[in-house]
Amino acid sequence: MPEAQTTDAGIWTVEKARAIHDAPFNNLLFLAQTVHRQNFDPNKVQLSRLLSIKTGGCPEDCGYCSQSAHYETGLKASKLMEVQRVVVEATKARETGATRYCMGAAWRNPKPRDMDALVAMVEGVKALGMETCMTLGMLDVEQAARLKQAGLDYYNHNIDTSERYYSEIINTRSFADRIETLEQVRQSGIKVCCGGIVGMGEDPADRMNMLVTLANLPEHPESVPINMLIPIPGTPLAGAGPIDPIDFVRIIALARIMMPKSYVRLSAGRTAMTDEMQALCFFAGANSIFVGDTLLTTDNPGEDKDTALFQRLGIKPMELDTQ
Ligand code: SAM
Ligand code: DTB
Ligand code: SF4
Repeated sequence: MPEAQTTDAGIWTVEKARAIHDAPFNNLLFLAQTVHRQNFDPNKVQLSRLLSIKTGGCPEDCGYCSQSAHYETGLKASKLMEVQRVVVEATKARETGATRYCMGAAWRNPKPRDMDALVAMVEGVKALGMETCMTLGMLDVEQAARLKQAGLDYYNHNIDTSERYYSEIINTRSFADRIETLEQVRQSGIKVCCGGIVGMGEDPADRMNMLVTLANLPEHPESVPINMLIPIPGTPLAGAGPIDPIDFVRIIALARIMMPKSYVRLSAGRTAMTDEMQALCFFAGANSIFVGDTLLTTDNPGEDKDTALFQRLGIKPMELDTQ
């Protein structure tokens, strides 16, 4: 019977990943929890809050996204939000315990005319004593440097799936484009938040290959969001069937084992998860969530539900200086 064992080799292969992923579930979870305890307090979870600072009308054709202009999703597009409103929203998020504020824009890339407002948003949120994160599409080296200088702590830019499956989901950009922006972000000194989506019709091998790509980056992303697809009516993935919760937990555990010091974020899709599934994800090494009743354009469990869940599990929100 295969045992789940870590490997100390620097380079991950899909074979090594598979040996861990396919182990008996209890062995996989035991190993993931062991690795988790070696690196983190197992009863603390980091809280981030999202805000869509520019919604809809996106020129990219990501097959899962409510905000792509390529699909009729019924979403109303909006312009870039006023800086002051962003700071007001961030202040509210801080009051509910969020330590990181993540601002997302539905762009292929920011335009030169947007940069001053983005810089002011980072400065304004940073002044509240929160960590800052942005996700704005592709960045060039100058844009990354300006955002870093403004105080941007994290940049989110997901590879979303395996290199092989990428073109089944997105055609307006390539997997290599994604890797290039990640390099610019890393070189600028901004921390990297990079993960993907599970449940888009990919094979288990695609999920493993996605994690192999992340774990073989020159440095592991500090933050690895694992999203469970939220099917959006009007998109090509509207009819994607639900993923087996056990398969999902296996990916969380594998991410924890392959990237032992990274925060693994249980991201989109929690409204469709039971408390028991989320508890298994935390046991498997997930230690970050998005809080608040919305993500970017879709629903999230909200404060009351998460407070009750944390109470049931004896989990405490992570404070900033312990992160
Ligand atoms: N436009 C920017 C970009 O693509 O990098 C940022 C925003 S985008 C909405 C951020 C990430 O959210 C995507 O890369 C994807 O992983 C996740 N996401 C978007 N729609 C989703 C959905 N319907 N279900 C699950 N995850 C989703
Ligand atoms: C990430 O990996 N998940 C977040 C964040 N990074 C930007 C976004 C989830 C979006 C879910 C769909 C929506 O609300 O539109
Ligand atoms: Fe645009 Fe990002 Fe949505 Fe893709 S995921 S369509 S880039 S907002």
